[in-house]
Amino acid sequence: MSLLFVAPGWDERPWLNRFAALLPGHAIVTPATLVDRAAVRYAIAWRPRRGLLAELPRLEAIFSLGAGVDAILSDPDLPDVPIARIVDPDLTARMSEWVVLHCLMHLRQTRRYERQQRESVWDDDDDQPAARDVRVGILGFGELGRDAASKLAALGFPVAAWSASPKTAPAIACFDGPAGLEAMLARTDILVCLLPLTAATRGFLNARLFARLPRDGRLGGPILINAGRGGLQVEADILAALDSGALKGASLDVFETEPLPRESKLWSHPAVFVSPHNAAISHPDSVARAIAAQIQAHERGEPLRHVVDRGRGY
Ligand code: NDP
Ligand code: OXD
Repeated sequence: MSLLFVAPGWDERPWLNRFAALLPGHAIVTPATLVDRAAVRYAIAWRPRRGLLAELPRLEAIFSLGAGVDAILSDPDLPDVPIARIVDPDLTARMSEWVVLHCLMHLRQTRRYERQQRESVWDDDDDQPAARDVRVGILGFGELGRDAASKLAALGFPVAAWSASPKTAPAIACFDGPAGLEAMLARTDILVCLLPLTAATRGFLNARLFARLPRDGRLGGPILINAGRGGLQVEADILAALDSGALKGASLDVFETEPLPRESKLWSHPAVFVSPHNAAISHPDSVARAIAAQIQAHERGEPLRHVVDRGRGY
């Protein structure tokens, strides 16, 4: 019985070593060492090539190496087996670190003080809003949105969150559905996107949405922070909104095309922070353990956890 690890562009060694130690009864193969396709029961995947998983006739389950499954679901030949995604406290904590960091960088005007330091300028003549003066709205109130929301609320930010279905949470104003989106945007100074990329959310962060954000908040204009997926955002609209004042700044971890092309204007825009899609990496120590535990539970006849709803796309 074997397990196929497929993650093009990743360093496979730490993963293969961990899976070999955690699942000694399984042969661990990669696309390069795959010979007996009928022996593969499980695929552990990040952006597998189209059609690869359909070549495995006895596949029982697919384990996404990430929390997002849009790349796996985009394979039109995907076999009809359950897909489990990653829900992992280490990944969640990393994402909240990134979201909190960027909310604080915009709140505390990091770009301005970097520029002043470069120019040896001592200028403390500014309005310093407190976290309590700056309203954060989070698009997506799932595993990642919930954790980030509670950590931002603990810092004093008034936090709201928006999801597809109704939710409640202590100290968070919860909104859902189209009417809920309007209401949340109307009270948002920093918009944080932690949505999955699906048919319903593609291109969601666009000029029409930015126009609904208030411009009179304490930061001098709305801030966009996106760590969901690049396909959620229309980059031409972000750049135009930054130029028109519909947005004051942006922090982007994900892009329409990755790696972000060298010619993208986002790289050099003074109001944009770019990070290379690593807001929350899947660390082999915790993620391999979580996937191995799922495989062991499946083999004991227990149901898989965190199974993706293919109809919804997340
Ligand atoms: P979850 O599935 O736990 O949460 C998704 C949230 O989005 C849910 O609250 C869901 O609503 C909401 N949602 C989905 N579609 C819609 C819609 N059409 N309208 C309104 N709300 C919607 O996902 P996670 O929190 O675990 O992860 C979110 C995304 O973060 C991933 O899909 C991935 O793309 C991205 N990610 C990025 C990383 C990075 O390093 N940049 C790392 C990890 C993840 P409901 O609760 O009602 O279902
Ligand atoms: C993920 C990611 O989905 O890293 O986990 O983007």
